[in-house]
Amino acid sequence: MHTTVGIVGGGPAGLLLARLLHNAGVDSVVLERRDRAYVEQRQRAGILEQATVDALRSAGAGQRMDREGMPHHGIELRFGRRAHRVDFPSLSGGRGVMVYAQTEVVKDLIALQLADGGPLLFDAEVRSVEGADGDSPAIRYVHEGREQTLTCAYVIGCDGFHGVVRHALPASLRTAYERTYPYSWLGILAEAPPVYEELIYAHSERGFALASMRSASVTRLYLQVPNDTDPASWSDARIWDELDARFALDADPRWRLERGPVTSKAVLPMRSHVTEPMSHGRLFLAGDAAHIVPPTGAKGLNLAAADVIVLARALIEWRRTGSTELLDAYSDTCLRRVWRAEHFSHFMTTTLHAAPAQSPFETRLQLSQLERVASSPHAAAELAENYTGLSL
Ligand code: RFL
Ligand code: PHB
Repeated sequence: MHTTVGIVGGGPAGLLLARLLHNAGVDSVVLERRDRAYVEQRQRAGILEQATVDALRSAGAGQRMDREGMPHHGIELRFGRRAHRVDFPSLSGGRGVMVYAQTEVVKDLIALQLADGGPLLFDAEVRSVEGADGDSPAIRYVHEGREQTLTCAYVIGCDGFHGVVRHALPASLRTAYERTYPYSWLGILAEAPPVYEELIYAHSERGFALASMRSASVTRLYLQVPNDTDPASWSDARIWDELDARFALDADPRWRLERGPVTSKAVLPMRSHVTEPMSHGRLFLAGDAAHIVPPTGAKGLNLAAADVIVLARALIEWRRTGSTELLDAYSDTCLRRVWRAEHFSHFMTTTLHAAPAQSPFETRLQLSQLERVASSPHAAAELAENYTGLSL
């Protein structure tokens, strides 16, 4: 098989790239290791920045998002048992975010691609990429039990953090920058109405907690837990009690979360990672294949979308004019945004979590920083601009 753009991975990065290319008449093939149901059910991110929302709309994938997504104009920060709202539009020049789950974005993009796009193969596991230095790279993959080859003009690794394409960049030319964190998140989905109309990020002496949502009747909640926690060690009652304790407010001592059946429970490790450069020859990396952020800044999915928007523009320009100028600039263009998001995600994570054996001095520094955001429009604007997405 031959195509112009061979895309490895059918997560949000690969699927959005395929759609943007299809809309511009550039053909592609997407190879996805898992089956469709698995990819559509995988619970992950929930917040779309304005630029991601705009890109999905202009790609023709925004109809259900506009019907079912929930626009949000701020977040609440809770610390010292008090609540402070950060208002996005007034602090960020009118911007906001949309609560619309990654599972739904993926379902919408898959349906469009299968309806009128290029081939999207499930159960197609890529084993290696060859010839990225030459004019006609080849992707070797296994589909329906047989080894197959896809030749293409460009190979795009959208295969996530555990993918294989990153390893096709020669080890001598790539550098990985990495940080792991001494805590994880226990994430649950529950059949209960959202805690509040916006997201709540809570700093407490017992650790971090986050209240998000999926719909008017489904809530998504996270608790900081030690690394290597077994989710089975957290009964539903223990989870609800701990959430109540971490979200507690002095001004409203009777405040409690509305409880409901817990339908999913998983522990997520936290990591920061950047691979530089994000391209080599005719091979390009996008999304989690090139960089990971801890989820506290809600940036992972948005960075993946931002990468493929830049990449689609560059590939379309190459196809139209033969110029590789935008492709040559791809890695530098993306890394500026990536490092800003790395910094913001690290800031949110280390400001809101209680590290094991954290000293009272460090806790005071965190509270001082949070107080600054709550009392200074400048500090709040810095948070709001980063959260809603900077146009870099
Ligand atoms: P994805 O979504 O990981 O998609 C990569 C796809 O590539 C496929 N694949 C292969 N296909 C063919 N051959 C191979 N050899 C392959 N190897 C892998 C995989 O099956 C998969 O379908 O990467 P993408 O598209 O770059 O999208 C990035 C986002 O998914 C990611 O940044 C966010 O979801 C990060 N993230 C979260 N972000 C948030 O903002 N909030 C969250 O709550 C949140 N939760 C999460 C997350 C990431 C997680 N991971 C990666 C472990 C929870 C988890 C568990
Ligand atoms: C989510 O809804 O899953 C979510 C929201 C905000 C975050 C992380 C996850 O920072």
